[in-house]
Amino acid sequence: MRIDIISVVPELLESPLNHSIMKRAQTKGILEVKVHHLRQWAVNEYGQVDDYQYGGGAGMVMMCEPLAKAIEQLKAERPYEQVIYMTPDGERFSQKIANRLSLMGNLIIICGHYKGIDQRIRDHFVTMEISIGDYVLSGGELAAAVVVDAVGRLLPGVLNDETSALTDSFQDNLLASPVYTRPADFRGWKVPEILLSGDLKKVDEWRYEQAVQRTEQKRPDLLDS
Ligand code: 6GU
Repeated sequence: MRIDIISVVPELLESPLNHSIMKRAQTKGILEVKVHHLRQWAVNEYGQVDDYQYGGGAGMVMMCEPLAKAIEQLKAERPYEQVIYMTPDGERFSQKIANRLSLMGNLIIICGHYKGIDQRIRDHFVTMEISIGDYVLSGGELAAAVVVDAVGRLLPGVLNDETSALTDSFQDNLLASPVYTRPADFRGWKVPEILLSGDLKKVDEWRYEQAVQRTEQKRPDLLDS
């Protein structure tokens, strides 16, 4: 899978995408992420990519031309399934959307800044708008990193058995069950006996019950859907 990200602060994407599992995914050649600085398509020698908004009001708007040129240049190189715009007024990101995106070959992600991007780019180039939750970030980069991480770890071969995506919270509408490691007794706080029993069937049943219980307590809304 190839993901091209267009940003005015590419530095914000460096660290999250180049460590741990995302680094492994790229080293293995399963995921390719390229971050493009929007300034290379600026409208003048000052590197301008934003301007005042028509109608007045505080806050700059990201201009049409740099974004249109960036998207068109990328599209000339390979076909893209989606042009995604990261914005707080987009569709709420979820495991379901991550699963769907993980099946695609090439994606473009546009990170918004300031007041956002000119509506005409949304109307004529963007095919999908994603928000990562009901709060406002100062830019789309951290949100884009969230999406790339959630999608990247689902690609076949990225995770090993130990970190399999199959037992994740949300993958089956249940939160994950509690986990424990050595020692079996820490300050008198004991690991549930059943986990030490060696009876794998019993362990599975216990984990499932715990997951259901946890979900009922913390996220009953997940059980309704
Ligand atoms: Cl995608 N962008 C920004 N700027 N803020 C957000 C967001 C995205 N999702 C939630 N808040």
